[in-house]
Amino acid sequence: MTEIIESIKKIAVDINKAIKTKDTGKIESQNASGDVQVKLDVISDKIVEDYLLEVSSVKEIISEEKEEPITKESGKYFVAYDPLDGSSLIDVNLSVGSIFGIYENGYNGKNIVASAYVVYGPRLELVVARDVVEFFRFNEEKNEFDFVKEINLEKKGKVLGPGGTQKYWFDYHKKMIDGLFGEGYRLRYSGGMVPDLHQILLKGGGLFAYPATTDKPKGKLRKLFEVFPFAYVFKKAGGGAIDGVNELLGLKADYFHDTTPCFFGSEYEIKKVLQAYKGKK
Ligand code: AHM
Ligand code: MG
Repeated sequence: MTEIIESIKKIAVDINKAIKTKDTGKIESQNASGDVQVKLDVISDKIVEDYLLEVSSVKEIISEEKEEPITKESGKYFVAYDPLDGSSLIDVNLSVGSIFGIYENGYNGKNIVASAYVVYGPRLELVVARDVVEFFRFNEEKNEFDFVKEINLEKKGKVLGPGGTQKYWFDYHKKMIDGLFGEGYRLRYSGGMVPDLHQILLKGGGLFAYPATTDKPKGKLRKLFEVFPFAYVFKKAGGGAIDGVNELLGLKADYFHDTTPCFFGSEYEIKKVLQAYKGKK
């Protein structure tokens, strides 16, 4: 496992460099979920692939940018990753990220044993969730990641990131979001899952929602590459991660690019979601 985390640190530095120096344009292809790819998605995917396949404990890798996994002869960990989450934000110079889920015996929610994400923002940061959630920041002078602190959520936060097109929200979802704004929650939504969730984790709590909508009944965010890894982070940080009713980490993935509605937050806000969604799903 340490080997994988060390490899993720190198990946973070290389992708950070690529973001700063390579062409930010789009290419004429789509990934398995039908999203338009930018050149940096493909470059980042290759950087991750090259590093992870060198790690002896890695058995298999699958990425948001790949149709099928790459499997090795030996190793025990299955790594699912989104090499460049929020890549449509690159050309407007907002923060983006990489997300890694580390699984044993296949890719279901209950099989995840660690996760990590990288934030490419004004600073390069890394969060690793194993028994606890550790926050690191890259130190340019030392050329290494410094440990900053452990992340633990408060019982209740102040910020709210409500995803999905509002026109397509269900009434009970809108009512819940309006209720939280009515309680004084402040809107924080950049359209990048990594910085939006990183903000909630570092500000001590809040709620990020990417619900089922009438146009996307299974939500948008992908279980293996985005949802399970962040669910693991939030659970280890003392928060909650549900699909409205069920624990996200109790879910199975029916196929590699399967999606689910998802809610990540601190205890208070997750209770609010459960109340609003009771009997609705
Ligand atoms: P991507 O992996 O193709 O970049 O898409 C994932 C992103 C998440 O970062 C973000 O939370 C979500 O899509 C934003 O979706 P929307 O534009 O519908 O708000
Ligand atoms: Mg993504």
